[in-house]
Amino acid sequence: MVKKSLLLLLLAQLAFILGCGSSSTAPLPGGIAYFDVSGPATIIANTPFSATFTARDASGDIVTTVTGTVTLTVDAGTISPTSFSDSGFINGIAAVTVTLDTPGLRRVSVTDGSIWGTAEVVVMNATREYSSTDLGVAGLSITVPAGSASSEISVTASETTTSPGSPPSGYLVGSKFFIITGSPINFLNPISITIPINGPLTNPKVYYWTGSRWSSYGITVVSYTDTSLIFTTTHFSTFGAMGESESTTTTTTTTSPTTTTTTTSTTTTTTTTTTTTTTTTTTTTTTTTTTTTTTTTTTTTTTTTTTTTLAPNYRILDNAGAYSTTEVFDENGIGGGNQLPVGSFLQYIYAGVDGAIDPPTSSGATTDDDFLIVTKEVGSDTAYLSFSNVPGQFYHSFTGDVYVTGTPKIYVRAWNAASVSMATHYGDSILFVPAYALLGQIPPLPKETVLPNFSTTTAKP
Ligand SMILES: [Ca+2]
Repeated sequence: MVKKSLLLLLLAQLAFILGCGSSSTAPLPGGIAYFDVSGPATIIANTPFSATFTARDASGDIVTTVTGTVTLTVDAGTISPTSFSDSGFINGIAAVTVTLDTPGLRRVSVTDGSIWGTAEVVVMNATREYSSTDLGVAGLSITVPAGSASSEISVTASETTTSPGSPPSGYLVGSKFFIITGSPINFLNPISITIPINGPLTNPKVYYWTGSRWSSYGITVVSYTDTSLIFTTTHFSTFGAMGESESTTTTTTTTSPTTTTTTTSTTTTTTTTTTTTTTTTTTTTTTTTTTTTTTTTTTTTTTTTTTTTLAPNYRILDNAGAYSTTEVFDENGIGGGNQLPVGSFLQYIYAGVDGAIDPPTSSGATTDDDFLIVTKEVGSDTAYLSFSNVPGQFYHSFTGDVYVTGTPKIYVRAWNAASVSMATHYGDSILFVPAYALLGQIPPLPKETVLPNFSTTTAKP
């Protein structure tokens, strides 16, 4: 009799368990009323953390025997794992390694159709890296460290050369201005931003535009080179790098007097080292032998110069044109001459470090520090067809890496024939600065330069 009652009880329990699987509203087996869910209040997205699930009855006491599978859900994004089995429970408590991927205040639920337990956790951002490709701005990158924001991060960036306001007193603008917006605007931890700069800067600082003025509050320059700078800040803003406007130039010149002890002088000039030349010359004639010892202490000049200079290398990308009322004429000039025929030889020439036009050789080669960038022809235009095959006019687009030193200045040299060998005269345009960029960076949009009449024509050397 006793045995029969126990069997009936076991059968009843079995039926109850089976029924649980098919009914979403039935209470959990074994008297479980709910799950306690506990874990850290704040976690990092995509970083596993430990959560504890405790089975409790209606009185709040732990239910030590748990059967079946528990399903996990989250209100946004994904959760891992999405379920775990009863084998995870030891004496009614399961410690589960959970990963959430979406920042914000997240609600984690333990469900089986109806909610049996919930917990809230603040999910902070995982480390986010935004490359220049992501941002669409050359040289700009942003790193948001993990735990800096409690919401999803979005960022939009652009650049401009237009300053929102005059630079701070004593500073010169040393970069473009980078307009960085997004969500959130402010961060709990410093974020790292890398920007390209225009060249070597003296004691560079980074400022942000407050809406009415520049401020460097809270910005730390971490490191910099001649071409880029890394700084930290706790907010998105419009940023610009500035360098001290007063370049520090220190010139020390030490000159020692020249001592010449004989009539035979050897002069050695050096700018960086002290040179002492001792020369022994033996001169033999038919009647006498003269030995002359010459000791020459040369003038030694040591110059130490520290100065703020432009970056050493630039890329040129340019359109250059001469057209309309300023056609390019032949050697007889406007009035008496003709417009240069289509096919006349043109040279685009970099004026060198000295920024001055140097004359050609008889073969048309450049001299001094000038060098040829590209050759073109009058009327051979591709950039603007309206200049195509028109005497006296040209409009060229040329691209490529032309590595120069100092602010790039170029000019156009026009010859009055299709080749230098056939030409008798040439004329040079004005010097102009094309579009250019620091080495390794993408040049800005091509810059159109309208060249006025070439001021003079010169006979070929
Ligand atoms: Ca030159």
